[in-house]
Amino acid sequence: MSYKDYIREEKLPLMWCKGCSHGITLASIARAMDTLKLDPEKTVVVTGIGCWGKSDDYFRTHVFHGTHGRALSFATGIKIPKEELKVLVLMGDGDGTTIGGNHFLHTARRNIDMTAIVTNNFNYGMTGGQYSSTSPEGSITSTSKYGTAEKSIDICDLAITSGATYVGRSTPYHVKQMDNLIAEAVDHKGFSMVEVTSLCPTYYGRYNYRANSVDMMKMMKDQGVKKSKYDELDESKKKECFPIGKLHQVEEEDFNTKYKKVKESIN
Ligand SMILES: Cc1ncc(C[n+]2csc(CCOP(=O)(O)OP(=O)(O)O)c2C)c(N)n1
Repeated sequence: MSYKDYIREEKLPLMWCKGCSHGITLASIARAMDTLKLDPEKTVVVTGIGCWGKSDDYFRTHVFHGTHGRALSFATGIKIPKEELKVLVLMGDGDGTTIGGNHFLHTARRNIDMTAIVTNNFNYGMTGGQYSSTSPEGSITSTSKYGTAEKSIDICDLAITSGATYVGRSTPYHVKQMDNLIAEAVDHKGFSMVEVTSLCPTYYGRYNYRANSVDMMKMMKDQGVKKSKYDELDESKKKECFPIGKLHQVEEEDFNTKYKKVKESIN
């Protein structure tokens, strides 16, 4: 098998705007599936709503397209009774941590054995670029013409403090790293989350940097700094960039294992 066998090529071309990086992430997930030789019959891709929520159209695995913000709840319902399935949940920042924030923290806290891949384009792409919980404070969006007045969420920090047992972040520029992180996250037993910062030149880039996708890609290259290097930076320098790579991994029993023990203790 090759990574292309996990993609429904008959569905191409991709539906996303010119310069959007969702296609790069899609291919990275397919390569990770191929690296792990996942059985498409035992793999489920679950999505919510949004531009990235449309990604389930392109996978030759089982897919489930749920409602906005609820992808992790549907995925939980799929994984708990059918432990043998590999479940990947693909969500945008709006889907995953804004409208879906509550589901995100409870799935992490329960350490349910699945992988969330959250593409963070810092806005609601599909509905016209409204601000989301990850839009940096002061950023310009279609619903914050003079700058957002809210503090933003760091998706990786949220995942770690909520109890996720594997957390990583990459960018569309660091493709090899993205491939490796996604493969490692999918292979990890427990709740794993990979954030992929993504390019949305059509909305976020246009309003904030007057930038095209090439400029945005250069920004990803400069601002994504390997965690070991990032940790050594002065606080003022840290504000200009963000750590990438594996940020957190611990081994802990996942929900299904713990729940089985509870059931056994009753009998
Ligand atoms: C309950 C509910 N609220 C709002 C919407 C409208 N809506 C559809 S997509 C979307 C934004 C998606 O943004 P994000 O998850 O960040 O993904 P992106 O489109 O940026 O990839 C919104 C608000 C909806 N479909 N359902």
